[in-house]
Amino acid sequence: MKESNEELVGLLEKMLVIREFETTVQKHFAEGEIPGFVHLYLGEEAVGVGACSALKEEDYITSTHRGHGHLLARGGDIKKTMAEIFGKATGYNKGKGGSMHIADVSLGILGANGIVGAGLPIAAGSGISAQILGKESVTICFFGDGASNRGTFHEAINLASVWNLPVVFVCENNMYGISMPQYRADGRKGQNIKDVSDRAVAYGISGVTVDGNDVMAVREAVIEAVKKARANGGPSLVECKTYRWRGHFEGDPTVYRPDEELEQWKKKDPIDRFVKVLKDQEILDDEGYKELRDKVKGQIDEALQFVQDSPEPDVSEITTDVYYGGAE
Ligand SMILES: Cc1ncc(C[n+]2csc(CCOP(=O)(O)OP(=O)(O)O)c2C)c(N)n1
Ligand SMILES: [Mg+2]
Repeated sequence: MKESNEELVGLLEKMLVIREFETTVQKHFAEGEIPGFVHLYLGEEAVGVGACSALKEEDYITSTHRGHGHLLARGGDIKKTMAEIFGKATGYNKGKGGSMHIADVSLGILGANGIVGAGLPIAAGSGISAQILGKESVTICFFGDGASNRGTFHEAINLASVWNLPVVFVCENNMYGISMPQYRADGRKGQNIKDVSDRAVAYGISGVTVDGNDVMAVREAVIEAVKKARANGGPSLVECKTYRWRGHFEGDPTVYRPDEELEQWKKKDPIDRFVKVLKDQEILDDEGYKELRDKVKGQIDEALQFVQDSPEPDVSEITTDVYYGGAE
């Protein structure tokens, strides 16, 4: 597929939005302005952006506890996402859900999720719904390497395969589940296989591993998988190898991993790499890149201003939207 220059710059812009957004959340969390817990997506931007770029409007995604990048990649509103994380009444969940409960069904975002591996059965359910309703929508399910050790991974992929569901399972293998390495030749590890995609064979679906810090590699693999799913060819597993730059959560001292490992991965920064590609192809120059960064910075500043101008939820609202009120 030959993308237009605008599309390519659009991919970079989305990655920059996530980078700036997460850097801002990091700063304000450290200053004690954000309630609850945040897990940042810094360093993993190419996965969400590359994968979501393969989707159409009628498609769906499921997300994880590390969900800001997925939401923004899928076109989630920057202001409402930021406001939710800050616990403001103008946020996606009126400030009562926080970082791990953001959803926007109008955009096909079926929700972030604090339960590791919970997105997999939800994605299978979304696939069944498309099948029953005769819709052409495809669901991308984002999940981590750690989640691929949960029963939900095996159950959902097995069912998706048996029922030929239009789901693309995108594993973000960022090398760790909290402090547990996904794989190491020696020492503690969560799995005795290097590639999570090896597991696809057990369910009779295709599985590939791609460089998750290469936005075009992710995009191409997911486009293929989406095409197959839309043509009634069933589910696929796409493993994206990447690395989270921050600790598991903000405040994690990361004593379980060597500093050199992070430095090595920073050299593979998905944004720097894609900027180089665009510059080499003369699609972007220094000035254009600066303009893009200024534009993104402006959007994040506006979102912060929106947060500042927004009220906290009123105490009288404490139980509204929390319990199901019954069908109308
Ligand atoms: C069912 C369940 N078990 C355990 C946890 C605690 N927990 C939160 S994140 C996490 C690790 C997830 O690792 P991975 O799936 O690789 O995602 P990553 O954080 O690396 O993006 C664990 C065990 C949880 N939230 N839910
Ligand atoms: Mg992980």
